[in-house]
Amino acid sequence: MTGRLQGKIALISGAGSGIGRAAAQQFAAEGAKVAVLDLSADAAKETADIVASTGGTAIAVIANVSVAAEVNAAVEEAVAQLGAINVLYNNAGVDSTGSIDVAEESDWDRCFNVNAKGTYLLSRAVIPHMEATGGGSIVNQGSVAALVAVPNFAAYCAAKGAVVSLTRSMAIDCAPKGIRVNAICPGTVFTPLMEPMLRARGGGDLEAGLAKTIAKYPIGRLGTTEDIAAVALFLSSDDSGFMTGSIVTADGGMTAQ
Ligand code: 1HS
Repeated sequence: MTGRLQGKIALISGAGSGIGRAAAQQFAAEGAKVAVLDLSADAAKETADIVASTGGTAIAVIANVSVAAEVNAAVEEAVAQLGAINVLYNNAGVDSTGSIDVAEESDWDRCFNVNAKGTYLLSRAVIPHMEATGGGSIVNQGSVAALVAVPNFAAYCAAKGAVVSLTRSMAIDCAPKGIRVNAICPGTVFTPLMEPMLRARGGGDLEAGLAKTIAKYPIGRLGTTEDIAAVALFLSSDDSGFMTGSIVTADGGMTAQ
């Protein structure tokens, strides 16, 4: 199926790598013009170039999603260059280190500032543009860590739990505006973001950490960036037209156990 996002203007945060980059590619392949937002200018431009190399339209915009002024400027830049945004994928996120009794305050603050506050700031900036053009779709990146306990990952679990609750709140508040809001709760995808957690889980041995983690997934593998991007595409498209406030696990059966 093609053209599921034909004519749409999409902004994807954290799109300089990983799931966000895969989503930029899939959204563009389905007809969207994509604003690739990332903290790294080089990474954002690399994603935009990859999209362009396959005939898609993408621009790079730079912001730290936890800084309101940067978020507002990036959204206005995207709107000026591409038009009113009607698809938003709040993908940007960071991990955390440790259980509650050893977590550093700075790590806790960073995790909440990016994962939860970043979702708030970007959504707040985009919603007026969606409302002005009749509505849109917002996809928030949750996690299985919002739904089940993950050892030594306290701030991340709490922040992603906040994203899941925020999604339901946004869905109710935005429904009259014609804006749907849903969340994906991915299982582990082997991206640079996850390497520290996986290595720590293996006592410093990444392969051991990967083996321990894969054992938690009935499907027998970790997710891929493409697996999660495909769910974001579905939730961004009219194919999910009756879904808002939904919390969608994409976790290889991990939370079904
Ligand atoms: C990173 C993603 O949101 C999943 S959190 C870690 C889940 S697991 O590795 O303990 O299965």
